[in-house]
Amino acid sequence: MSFRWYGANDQVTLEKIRQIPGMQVIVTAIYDVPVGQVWEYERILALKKQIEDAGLRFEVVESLPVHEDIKLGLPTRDKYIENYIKSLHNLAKAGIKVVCYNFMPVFDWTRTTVEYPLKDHSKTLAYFKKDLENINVYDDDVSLPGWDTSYKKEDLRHIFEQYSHIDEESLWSNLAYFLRAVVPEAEKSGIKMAIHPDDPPWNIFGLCRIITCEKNIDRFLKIVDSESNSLTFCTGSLGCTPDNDIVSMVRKYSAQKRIAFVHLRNVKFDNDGNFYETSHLSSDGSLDMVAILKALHDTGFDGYCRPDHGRMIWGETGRPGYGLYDRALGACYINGIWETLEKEKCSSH
Ligand code: DNO
Repeated sequence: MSFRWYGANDQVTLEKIRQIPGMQVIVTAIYDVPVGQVWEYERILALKKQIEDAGLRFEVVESLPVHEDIKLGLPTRDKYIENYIKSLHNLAKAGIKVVCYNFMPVFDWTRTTVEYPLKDHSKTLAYFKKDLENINVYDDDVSLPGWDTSYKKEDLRHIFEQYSHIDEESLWSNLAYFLRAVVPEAEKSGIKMAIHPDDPPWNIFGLCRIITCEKNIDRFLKIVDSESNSLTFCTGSLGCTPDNDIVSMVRKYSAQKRIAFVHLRNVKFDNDGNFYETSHLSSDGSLDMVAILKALHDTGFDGYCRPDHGRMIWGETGRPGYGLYDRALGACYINGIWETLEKEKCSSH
């Protein structure tokens, strides 16, 4: 069981995280190194020491971001891939086991509001199709939670221009180029690369997204057939559409030993491309958490998981999706289900 921590400036401190029952591992990153630069060993070690001093372990990185030039397939990509590999080696030397990353062009996870009020007056992240259609990405004031806010208006124009030449097949081929260079190095150093699915799993603002569904994930896993080319299986990202059968996908990829890391959260979707995030409880959302955990349990899953986004409850404010309370409740709920599954297994033997 792990928990995402945003570093020394996170109001959710390591001391608080440690008090969540069953919490063992911290998932974090070095946030002040520009994308594409090498993460130095000493910096990683200092972070590890800080986490260990708080009584937790540092074994999962989220994220080691992929430079846009790699996704775009520009000639400069080789230099960035070289740096990526150097970072991986440094991380492995410091004992990191899993590296989460994504291959979404320009924007990471996208929502249209971070303050959607639920009936119980908690606030949550939501995506409404018609609101997205009304967003002008070139507008200076637009900044959504998962986005790298360092893009200036002009940079964005330029990057959209560059992506106008990238269709799905070229994105696949740029991803394959990256994987073929990086995965063998990860494998040698004992790291599992774990791609995060696209969130939401469809194209946005005309930018292609490819890690979206079972067919595409099958294709992804075949590019390099190695456990070091694995998934961060994010139930909420893949599960925000009725098109993906989450339980059967979890069962399949976990049986294949291709899930290194699981993000567990629940969402409520409709059939028109809209969704909002709910508490982790199965009955609050569209996903069956017990069935998902059972699929992992039945297939001998022994990787890392973390409660993903939480709502803002009990008056908490802070980083959307990443407050303490609702994520802590999620961890307890997940632990409860897991304990039940373990005990059922023992009693049936
Ligand atoms: C959202 C996160 C993502 C994830 C990246 C991985 O809450 O799960 O931002 O960290 O996509 O690179």
